[in-house]
Amino acid sequence: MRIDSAEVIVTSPGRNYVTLKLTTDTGVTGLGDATLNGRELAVVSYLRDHVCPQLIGKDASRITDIWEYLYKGAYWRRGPVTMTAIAGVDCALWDILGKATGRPVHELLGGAVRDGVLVYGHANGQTIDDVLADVGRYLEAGYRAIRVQASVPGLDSTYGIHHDGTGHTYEPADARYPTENVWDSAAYLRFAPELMAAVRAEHGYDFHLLHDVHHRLTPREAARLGKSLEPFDMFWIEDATPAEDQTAFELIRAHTVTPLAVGEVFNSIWDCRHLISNRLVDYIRCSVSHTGGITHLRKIFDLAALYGVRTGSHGAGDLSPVSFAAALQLDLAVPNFGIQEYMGHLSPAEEVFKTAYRFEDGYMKPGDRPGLGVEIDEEAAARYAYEPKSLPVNRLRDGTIHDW
Ligand code: CS2
Ligand code: MG
Repeated sequence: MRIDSAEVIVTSPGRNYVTLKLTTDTGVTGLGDATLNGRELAVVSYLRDHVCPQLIGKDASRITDIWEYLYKGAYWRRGPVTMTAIAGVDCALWDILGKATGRPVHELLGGAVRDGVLVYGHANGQTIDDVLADVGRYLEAGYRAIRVQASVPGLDSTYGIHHDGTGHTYEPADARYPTENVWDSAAYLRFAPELMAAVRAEHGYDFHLLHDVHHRLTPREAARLGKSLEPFDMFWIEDATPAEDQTAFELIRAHTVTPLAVGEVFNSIWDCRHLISNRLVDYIRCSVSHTGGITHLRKIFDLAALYGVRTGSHGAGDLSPVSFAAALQLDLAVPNFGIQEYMGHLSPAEEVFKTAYRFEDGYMKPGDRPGLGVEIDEEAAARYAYEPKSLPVNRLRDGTIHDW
């Protein structure tokens, strides 16, 4: 079973998605998500100009060998562009192996160790009342875990607070020049406990409550936040502080028992190793698409298992349904799974990507289609042309660029 063609499909059904499609000489096709939000075309070039030509003629069932070939063979290792491109190839190869053997990928990974994948949805709003209503909608829909974000009073706009009326929330998809948000950590630190207190007072404690800080605090501020949220029994606080400064987590850890999650911007096991082996985080949030695919993410998860760290993969709307399907296959098969983010996709994406997974009673079931369980409608994909889009930039009140 040799790789006969490798095509990169760029489509923008609501968000920009980059999909690698591999086809074998036996006619089996495989899909992998290679979307690097806001920097999509860098990965398109990496794949089209450098990787795709080298794949032709290779034995598609030698997944690990191809992974090593692309990682070690390029000389330049790691980095989001490289690891997203490799992820696209890796997931497409697992998809092919599944389809060629007639098995869903989780069976090839050792089989399901649970019946469904616990997912969390995104509730948010401009005011606490809006948030309370949104949390109510998620509970009504059967969610057992909900991430809660709200606009910080006194700030004009807060990243991640956006409702398009579809029931799903999306980060702003701006034009070429990013919008600029203004941030104030002191205002946020005063507000966050008030928000979580209101959520627990209204909806009780019988569901998991999560919150994302988007890397905005100093270690001391993050410690204070964790401490102030302890009464509200958080499932986690995510990305409390910029993740490249890893010893910062020692300070946070020393002051709070609120669980910590990190890793959506990581791209290899080397980014995770210190935090995991020193037990500085509770959940590792790497995604299949930005961390070298199923093959590499499995290694990260196995390392995490040694230290009692659980998984909590990134699953924002800027990762395509192909990525989400691949995440579910792995989530189902790893013993130390914790939770999976599920932001959902806008309806045009459902025209382009035909998925088999379904939400049931708080859990996601990947279905038993062979491979990853996703097909792409290329005619539909062609109707949604690529448009450059950027994530917002974050500034302090005095104009200083800030972390996010
Ligand atoms: C967020 C994302 O889902 C999350 O946890 O951090 O919305 C993130 O901001 C985007 O994926 C950035 O591309
Ligand atoms: Mg996040």
